[in-house]
Amino acid sequence: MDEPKTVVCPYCGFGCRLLVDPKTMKVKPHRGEPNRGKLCPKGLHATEFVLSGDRLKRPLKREGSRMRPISWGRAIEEIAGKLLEIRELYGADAVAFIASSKVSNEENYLLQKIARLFGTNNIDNCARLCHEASVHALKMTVGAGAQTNPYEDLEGFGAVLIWGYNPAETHPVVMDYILKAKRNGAKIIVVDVRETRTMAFADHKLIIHPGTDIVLANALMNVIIREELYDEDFIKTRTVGFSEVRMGVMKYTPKYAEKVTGIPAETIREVARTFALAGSGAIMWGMGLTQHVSGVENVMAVIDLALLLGYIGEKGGLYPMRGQNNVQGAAYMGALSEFLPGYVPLTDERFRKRVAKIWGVEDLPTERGLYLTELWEAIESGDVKALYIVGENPAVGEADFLRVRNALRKLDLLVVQDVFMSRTARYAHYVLPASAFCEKSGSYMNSERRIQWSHKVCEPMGDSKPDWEILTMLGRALGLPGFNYSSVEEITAEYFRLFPSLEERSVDELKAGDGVFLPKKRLHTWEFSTPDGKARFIAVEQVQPWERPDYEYPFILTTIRLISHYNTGEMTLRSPSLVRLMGEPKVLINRSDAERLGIHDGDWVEIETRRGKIRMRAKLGGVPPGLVAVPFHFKANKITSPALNKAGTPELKFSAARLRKLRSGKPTPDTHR
Ligand SMILES: Nc1nc2c(c(=O)[nH]1)N[C@H]1C(S)=C(S)[C@@H](COP(=O)(O)OP(=O)(O)OC[C@H]3O[C@@H](n4cnc5c(=O)[nH]c(N)nc54)[C@H](O)[C@@H]3O)O[C@H]1N2
Ligand SMILES: Nc1nc2c(c(=O)[nH]1)N[C@H]1C(S)=C(S)[C@@H](COP(=O)(O)OP(=O)(O)OC[C@H]3O[C@@H](n4cnc5c(=O)[nH]c(N)nc54)[C@H](O)[C@@H]3O)O[C@H]1N2
Ligand code: SF4
Ligand SMILES: [Mo]
Repeated sequence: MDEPKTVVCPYCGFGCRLLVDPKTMKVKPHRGEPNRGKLCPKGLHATEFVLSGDRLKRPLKREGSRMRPISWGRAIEEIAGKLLEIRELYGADAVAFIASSKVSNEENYLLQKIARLFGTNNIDNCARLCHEASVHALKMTVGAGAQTNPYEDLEGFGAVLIWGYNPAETHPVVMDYILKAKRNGAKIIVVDVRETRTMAFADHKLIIHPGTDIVLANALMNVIIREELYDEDFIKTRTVGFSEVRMGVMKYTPKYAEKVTGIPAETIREVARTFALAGSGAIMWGMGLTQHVSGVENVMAVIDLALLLGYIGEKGGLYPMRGQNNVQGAAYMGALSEFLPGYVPLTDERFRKRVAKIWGVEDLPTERGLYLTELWEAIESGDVKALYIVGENPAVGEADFLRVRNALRKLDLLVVQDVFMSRTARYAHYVLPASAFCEKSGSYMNSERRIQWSHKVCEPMGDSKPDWEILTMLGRALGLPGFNYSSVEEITAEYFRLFPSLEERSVDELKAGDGVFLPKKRLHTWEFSTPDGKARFIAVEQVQPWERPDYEYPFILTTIRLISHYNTGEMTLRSPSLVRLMGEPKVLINRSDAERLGIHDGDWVEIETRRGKIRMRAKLGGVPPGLVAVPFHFKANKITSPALNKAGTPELKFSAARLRKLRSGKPTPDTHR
């Protein structure tokens, strides 16, 4: 029991494994794949928040304005009773569940099983705020909504194109792979709206006007087609729809693109040639592409570029780099309102009936459920009465969060299952204390689709329970069939049965090595996952942002991440070593804009959009004129745009804003606590 245990890092989706000493709770890096002896500071100090005095230790129930302790038995019984009552009165779709990218595959699997057996597809997770646009675009073009190749392949490609993604801050360990590629001769190209840390390693730095990525992608394709640098053989044998794209990009000349994107025509030509002549290449992307109303189209445009060069399969890979440590797993386990496990559509009758049979029922609901981002309106209008949230903090993480907080106040029943009294938990009628990642066992899936086992290191804090145990109690109290799990491995074995490539595998096999890939290590090597095995080019046109800068709100506001902060801060802010490393988040303002407004470095400024105002200190430089960038952690979402794209992701990267210098200041009072 005292041997160090391997545990999956509770932060980012790169999926490092930590070696934790149960006596001291000190962390060392796992030597094997995928992190190869490396960790970033968050991983190194990951056990600190677990030991925080702020941890929730007992179930709580709201009585008036106070939260009072309640026993587990009573809490679960009362919650189940209210859920059943609401279903009786208003139907199953009056209840919604939010799953968590922070909890294991088994736990996400159970929550979506509860939702569907209860009778609703109102089950979603933070993938909606993140890479769901990538999933939709990938499904339509190559047939499978996930990263195509393992990280290790990056090292062998001739070029790495990093688009709207800043791994030097957000996935620090993947930089090791990218830098190895560079040492092996790969050209590194970075496209962002500002000079990022990742650009320090780039051969080509493209600073693009926000929201104009489709124009750049189409112009790169325009050059590649005009100069006949594309892979004709690949296009002929493995794709359909090329002529549509060839026509579509004709008008996107480098000259035209220069006007729209701000990137010189000559640079566009040079980068198109570099990327095409590299012979093989990866495209890695992040929130700079997905968090726009054009999110789905943005991703389609970069997929078209990869298809044009045959950079999928053997000669390249698509890397939509997943954000949270188990966001890929949550999605694969079916915690999405439009998909069954494995991203299978709800309308796939054969698969749906098979799942139903394994769960001991006839059939499952087939209507798409509400997206996480659609819930707030549905609560406002009275369609949704009860919300059960596991490990998600929408009162801070959602766009235009004042609207979210108002909705949370309106619910007849709000249950929050978390390790802390999060900002969202403050609105709850019941708060259930969950055990933290290293207090329980289970499997997690990283961005490269590697499922890894995380071992239990220490006993749960106080009276907290692992999420799977809480959900097992809930399922049983709701009278759902099959909720008699006595170990987490029983749930692992159950979800293995849903996936043909896992059916033959044992849980012990998963525990022993460096994990298993689902469905396999590389996708699309010989054929695509579409019905005819061919990839589809889909021509896309520029889509305008929902809100444009104007006379009243002349700036573009974008939101970004910093290496030392993590999402809504609930975990990192309770980790003393990380707090010491943290700088104060500041708004980045261009020097000439600042001069015009009389703003100096460190001054307090007010940033205002049509949703409201926030205050922050200014940091001059790092962004082009007309753009301001605010770290999203804690308060940015008081003012962000709630406009949704086709996949339900808000336009978190583009709002119209104005700036005002303040004489003196205090931070906006409503931070995370
Ligand atoms: N330290 C740290 N690491 C994290 C997280 C964290 O909070 N902190 N969160 C995790 C999660 S959940 C996620 S999803 C990932 C996200 O990882 P990233 O996608 O790397 O994160 P962001 O900083 O949100 O956005 C990436 C970049 O998009 C750029 N951008 C904004 N608008 C545009 C645009 O219109 N076009 C282009 N081309 N670029 C644009 C921004 O300037 C920014 O540099 O990080 C994960 N890792
Ligand atoms: N403006 C702006 N807003 C954004 C973004 C942006 O770029 N800009 N990015 C969006 C993206 S990509 C994401 S992913 C979201 C993130 O938004 P959230 O997912 O809401 O953010 P987190 O801070 O990761 O919240 C995780 C919660 O899980 C809890 N938790 C941790 N471990 C456990 C556990 O084992 N069990 C349980 N039950 N709970 C646990 C934590 O205490 C915390 O409350 O934010 C989105 N919001
Ligand atoms: S890179 Fe990501 S997974 Fe690795 S230690 Fe850092 S936060 Fe954890
Ligand atoms: Mo994310």
